[in-house]
Amino acid sequence: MAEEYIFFKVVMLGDSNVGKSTLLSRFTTDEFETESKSTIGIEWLTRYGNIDNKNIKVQFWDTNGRERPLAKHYYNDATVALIVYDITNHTSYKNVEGWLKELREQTTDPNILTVIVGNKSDRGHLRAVSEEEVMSFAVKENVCYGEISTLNENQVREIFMNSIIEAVRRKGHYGIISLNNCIKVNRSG
Ligand SMILES: Nc1nc2c(ncn2[C@@H]2O[C@H](COP(=O)(O)OP(=O)(O)OP(=O)(O)O)[C@@H](O)[C@H]2O)c(=O)[nH]1
Ligand SMILES: [Mg+2]
Repeated sequence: MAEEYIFFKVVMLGDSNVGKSTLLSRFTTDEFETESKSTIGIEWLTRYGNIDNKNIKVQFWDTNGRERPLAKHYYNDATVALIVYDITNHTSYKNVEGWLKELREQTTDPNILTVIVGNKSDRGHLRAVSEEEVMSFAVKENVCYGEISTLNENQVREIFMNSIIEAVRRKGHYGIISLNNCIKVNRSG
């Protein structure tokens, strides 16, 4: 008998150069490319796993952040949206609002798990966005937030695993989503 899988689609959103592709390859292949090239078109890859004794199939979608607005099919059936910005680039953070707006216009599922991800925390000395600023925005918008470094691997696995685990829990448990279910990610040193 064919194995059954619960299907999840994770979409990577955010401006160009914030580190979406690097983040994805760090999680899926544990590689970090300093010479990473800007993504062309839409790329996706699939991974299989088991959470809470449930077989899961996760498809990760990645594209170039310059291409906003993205094609509607990019958002179709998305379960998790990671909106990435670069903590040293305030414009990339300001544009999170636009990405969130587009996500909400293009998706109908009220249970989509949205996570704002501040990347490049290893460059804290060049920080242009305070955690307080993002946190109050995340609370206002009822979305999750976490800071990571793809370079030194800080919180990369946690942000994906916690997102997917939370998405597994939400599947079939439609209703009110409380912020208590949000991902708790610590700031790097
Ligand atoms: N210092 C530091 N650099 C990073 C980090 N993550 C990514 N980078 C660098 O940031 C640059 C852009 O990364 P990409 O992953 O190509 O960015 P992207 O968001 O996929 O960009 P587009 O495909 O153009 O939308 C690359 O030079 C990466 O090496 C990080 O955590 N810290
Ligand atoms: Mg890319």
